[in-house]
Amino acid sequence: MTMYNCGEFSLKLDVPLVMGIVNVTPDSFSGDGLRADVVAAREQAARFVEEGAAILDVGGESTRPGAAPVSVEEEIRRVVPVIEAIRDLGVPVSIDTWKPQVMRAALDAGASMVNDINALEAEGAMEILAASNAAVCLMHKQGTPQTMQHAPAYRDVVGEVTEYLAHRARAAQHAGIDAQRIMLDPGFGFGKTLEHNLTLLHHLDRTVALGYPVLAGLSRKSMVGAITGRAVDERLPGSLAAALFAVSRGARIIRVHDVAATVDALAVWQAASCNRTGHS
Ligand code: HH2
Repeated sequence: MTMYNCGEFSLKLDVPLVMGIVNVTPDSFSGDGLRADVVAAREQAARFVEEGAAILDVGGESTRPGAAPVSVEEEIRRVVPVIEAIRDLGVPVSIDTWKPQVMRAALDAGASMVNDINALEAEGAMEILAASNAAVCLMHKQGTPQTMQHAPAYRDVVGEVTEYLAHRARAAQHAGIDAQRIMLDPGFGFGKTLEHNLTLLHHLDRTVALGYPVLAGLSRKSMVGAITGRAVDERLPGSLAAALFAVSRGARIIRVHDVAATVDALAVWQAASCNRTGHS
């Protein structure tokens, strides 16, 4: 059975798990940002854990296309008090950042995972992770959040994304990060057209075949909006369908804004997949 080690925690990945998003931002695309309100963040995080979230992912900088960058100081000011307020909820806390200084502050505050849209490419990031016992999610993106949706282009999107993730995972292991602390993510919506996203989702098994647990972040994303024609606050049914498709292709962690609904959907999918009745 695959285990995923995040600091003191060891997560069993025999069933797909849910990562609940705690955005302490004023400008997240999904409209769920909590503006660094520690009490509201704690309430939301506690509710997510009650609803079945296995990981809490705290973010202090929006990465939506065109988002304004946030300084290191401001990002730390947003996320550290929230991590301190939720670290005792019994599940690993992940910090969603690409900045080494924020990673360091978050790990010191009690985070046990780093979710990096930049796959530890920033100078010093790899060393911080290697010197810790925290887990990491290495994500693919093309370009930066400011420019990534201008004209994303690939010769072979699945091949390029898979090759990049394999390369970053090898670099991480070479730096001393154990394979059981590494998770990969093709980065839906990060420098990808609708067609790129759908091709990656359809072939997610290629990322899974690299041998590391795979995270899929599809919740409320514009690809769901493009397919359904729904506004961001009406994308739950589409997001659930995308989550179920991702787990059917081997994803093990689903990053979402709507924890309870996703946990239920995955429970039904899992029960049917196991066919506990024994009938074929
Ligand atoms: N998506 C977002 C942010 N971080 N991390 C990973 N590993 N995978 C993703 O798909 C991913 C991510 C964007 O979603 P959200 O955090 O809700 O929005 P914003 O960046 O606007 O706060």
